[in-house]
Amino acid sequence: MEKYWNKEIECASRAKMKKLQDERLVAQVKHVYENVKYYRDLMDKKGVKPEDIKGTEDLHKLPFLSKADLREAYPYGLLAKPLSECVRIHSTSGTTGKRVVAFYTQNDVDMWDECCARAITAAGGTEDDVVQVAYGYGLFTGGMGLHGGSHKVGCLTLPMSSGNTERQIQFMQDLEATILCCTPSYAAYIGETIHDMGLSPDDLKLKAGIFGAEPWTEEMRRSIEKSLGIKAFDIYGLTESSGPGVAFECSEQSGMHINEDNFIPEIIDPDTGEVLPEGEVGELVFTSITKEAFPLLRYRTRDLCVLSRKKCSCGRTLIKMAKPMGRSDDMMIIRGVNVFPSQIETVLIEQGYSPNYLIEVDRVNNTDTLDISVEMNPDKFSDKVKDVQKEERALAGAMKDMLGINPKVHLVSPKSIARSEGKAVRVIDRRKLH
Ligand code: ADP
Ligand code: K
Ligand code: ZN
Repeated sequence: MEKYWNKEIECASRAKMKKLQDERLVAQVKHVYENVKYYRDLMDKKGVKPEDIKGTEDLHKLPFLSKADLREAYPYGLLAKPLSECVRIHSTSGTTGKRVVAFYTQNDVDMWDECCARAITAAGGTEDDVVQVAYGYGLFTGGMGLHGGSHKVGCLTLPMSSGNTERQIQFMQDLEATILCCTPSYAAYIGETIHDMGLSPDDLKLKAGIFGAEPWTEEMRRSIEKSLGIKAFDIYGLTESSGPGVAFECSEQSGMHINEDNFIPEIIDPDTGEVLPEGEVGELVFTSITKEAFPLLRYRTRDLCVLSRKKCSCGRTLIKMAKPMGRSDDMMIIRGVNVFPSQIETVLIEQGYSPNYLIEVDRVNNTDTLDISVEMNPDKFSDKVKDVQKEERALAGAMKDMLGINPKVHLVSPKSIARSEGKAVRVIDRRKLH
């Protein structure tokens, strides 16, 4: 039986949700216009007044905000409440450049905890569960976000933070953790370490994992589910709109429900800024309608994604977003062809390799080069040059079928590529350094 944390909201009729969003949006635009000079200037420039926004159908009239705006307004330029009413600061991981900071009032933290409580409940969590939070604690939102949600649900919470993997597994065993929260790359690493320690999933009580903060493929999901003996749920979020829990996966495991009572999503054409109809792939944009301290309107996430209102078997009516296929700035253009790291990951796992890889892009003699280092499978390990070359050729062939261009594949010895305890770094693009 599907359990909900807040059934009234999670299963609300479309009409009821729309009404709630309309009311909240109108109030939020007014709050921002009155308190955030930076955004008021953008609205004035576009000739939009708060009175012009009467409901979600008017959303498109508002100006966008981008990461560049956040950097320009750093640190207080988008703050909408006096600091005396703020109780917390978090910061992005800085994956793609200078960090940005976000502020929270107590109500903002409560809303965030509520979103994460919905995610934990959707993954089967109750007060009887032991939740091991192995996302990093600190400025990064992963740790504190799931921690707050776990408390709210009443789970016994283990604030492990990331790292110290063997101790992590020891606690998991001794304290019988049932739900693991961390990045998918760290979950894969934990699974690998469990195997290396001579343990199997049967030695653990784990039943579910809530993994996010970075892109991961369906193939990676299956591999983690197998190595940990669990059901793995996706969770999405970004610091700019609070943190993890903006969207969460349910038992159907096909896309994440967006907490649209707090975040209104849109999909836009990243080049023209035009709103695209449901079902089309584009850049995800969020408008926070309940956040007090850092209420971003029409924030461009740069995540490429697709939305769907198709009926979900879990009974939730919240709109769903597909797994983001990466950020618009993750996409590499190599010899004129668009390449995503996720495509490479898919091929690797399909071909029986571990999800440990490094992509290196460069330009030599005016031609783009693509080198992919992959760890040899320990079971098929060979030190015969001929065997290795044969395998490299086979893998390069499979890559070519997927990508449309020929990469150079390098098989390296098992365990030689650095493991990630947080967000994995998979791409080094040296063209940017020239
Ligand atoms: P940074 O932008 O520095 O990485 P954040 O820690 O706030 O800072 O990361 C938010 C970003 O992480 C999102 O915009 C998205 O690109 C990525 N992300 C978060 N959750 C997921 C997920 N479940 N799947 C894919 N990408 C995700
Ligand atoms: K409890
Ligand atoms: Zn669902």
